[in-house]
Amino acid sequence: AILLVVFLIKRCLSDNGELSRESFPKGFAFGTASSSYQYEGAVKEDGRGPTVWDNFAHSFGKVIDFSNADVAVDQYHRFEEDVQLMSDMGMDAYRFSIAWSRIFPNGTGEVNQAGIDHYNKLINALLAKGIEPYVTLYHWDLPLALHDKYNGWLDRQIIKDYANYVETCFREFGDRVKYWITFNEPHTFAIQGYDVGLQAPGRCSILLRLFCRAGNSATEPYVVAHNVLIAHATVAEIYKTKYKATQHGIIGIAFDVMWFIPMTNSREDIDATQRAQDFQFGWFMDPLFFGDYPSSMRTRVGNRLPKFSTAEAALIKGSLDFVGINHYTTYYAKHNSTNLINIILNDTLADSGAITLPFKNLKPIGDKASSIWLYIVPQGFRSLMNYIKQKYGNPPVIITENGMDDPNNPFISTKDALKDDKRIKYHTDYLSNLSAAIREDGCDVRGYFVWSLLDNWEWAAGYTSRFGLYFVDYKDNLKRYPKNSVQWFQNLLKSP
Ligand code: PSG
Repeated sequence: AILLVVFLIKRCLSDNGELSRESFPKGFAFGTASSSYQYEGAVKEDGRGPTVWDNFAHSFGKVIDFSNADVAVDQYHRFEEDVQLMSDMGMDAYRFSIAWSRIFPNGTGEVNQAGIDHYNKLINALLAKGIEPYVTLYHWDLPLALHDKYNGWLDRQIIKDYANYVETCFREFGDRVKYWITFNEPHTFAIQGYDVGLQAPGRCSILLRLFCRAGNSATEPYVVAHNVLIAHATVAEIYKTKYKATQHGIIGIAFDVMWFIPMTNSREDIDATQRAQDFQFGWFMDPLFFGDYPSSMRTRVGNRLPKFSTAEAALIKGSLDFVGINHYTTYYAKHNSTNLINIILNDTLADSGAITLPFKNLKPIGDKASSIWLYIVPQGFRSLMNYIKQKYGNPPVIITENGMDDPNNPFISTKDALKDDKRIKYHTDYLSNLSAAIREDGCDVRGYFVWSLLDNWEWAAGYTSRFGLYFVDYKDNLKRYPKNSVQWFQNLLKSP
């Protein structure tokens, strides 16, 4: 009997819920994801210029635990150790971002060679361990100089400066980097930075302008998104015409995409669900696949929605090799029948005429992670993959982020913090749905990146949230410890 119990416990520990590499197509890439500002620290080293996020994090009251990312998890100095951690897990790939202000401290002008040197070292360390670099070119850390000079993404000048920075990256790193992601989550930074003001640069006009010093929530998010789309297409064109033939890489862009379910079966709620998806994902995908914004946006936003010239529309349409999807959660959507939101917000949410919520009749849509917005709904993942397949003609998709966080609980021991069974269940259930979407539904998904390799600095939530497969001990020199999920991934990824 004792032997049987031991056997069952061992099985449980190594059980990957039937999942293995065989559950995914040949060549499917598994990796972890990160971003420069959340990981690197060393914000004043080797000539790095300040960014809008340094400014924002150091403004009083913007980050809930009053922290900043001056040190973060110090990956700038510890990248070799961190690459070893990825290798220990059997990961195939690492998604990280380049900090624009390390390459151009003022956003433009002279290249900072120390910045180039740093990313060369990181890329070479990855390749030496057989780990494929997937490089995000912009993960929100805009050089402050460009914000001060012309309001950053609000001005078309940024397209030229962004293209100059990105082309420098193609030239310096493109002999070894084969996967490029032009932007991380333009929807998030347009909304959080320019509609509700909860992230850098903290602009908004909602709630009687009580919370932001400047901004216009009814226009600026649309202008930002417009400039991002043209900037994306501009560098995709540069890559295609000048680099692709010799470097043989591919280029995509990563979107934050929730799945939405109608709150009721009413026509109104079903239509609202589609509008919620249009204002989140279609906003970017429709221009990229069809050459213009969704008609629901044209109708509802009217002349506040910028227009593409014929040449711009042609440049944008088809300007990507893959779609990056950051997926975490699913919400209900319902028609907004009140006028209150429109009056007090007068923003993109009001424009959409849809309200999205993680509750129905006070009952949550799923189990909650630590972040207030993150509810666990694994089937939504499969539905989303099928939506992309049907609506956009089954383009190649890479899951550039998926994961969940635990709270940073100062009262539990490190040993207990490593027991992340909830995370193991999250990945088991989300990966099972992804595998079904690929094998049973025929969705073309090429890779999967866990957010995140390590616990790290979670923007306005500071250090209160732990998304890592590895625990970081903030009280003891940022030491890394594997959570149980590390062993789970090791087991999943070991060669069959
Ligand atoms: C993504 C999706 C949602 C909220 C926040 C993000 N959502 O569905 O409500 S941000 C995204 C980001 C990365 C973050 C990570 C976890 O790219 O930097 O650390 O997800 O919030």
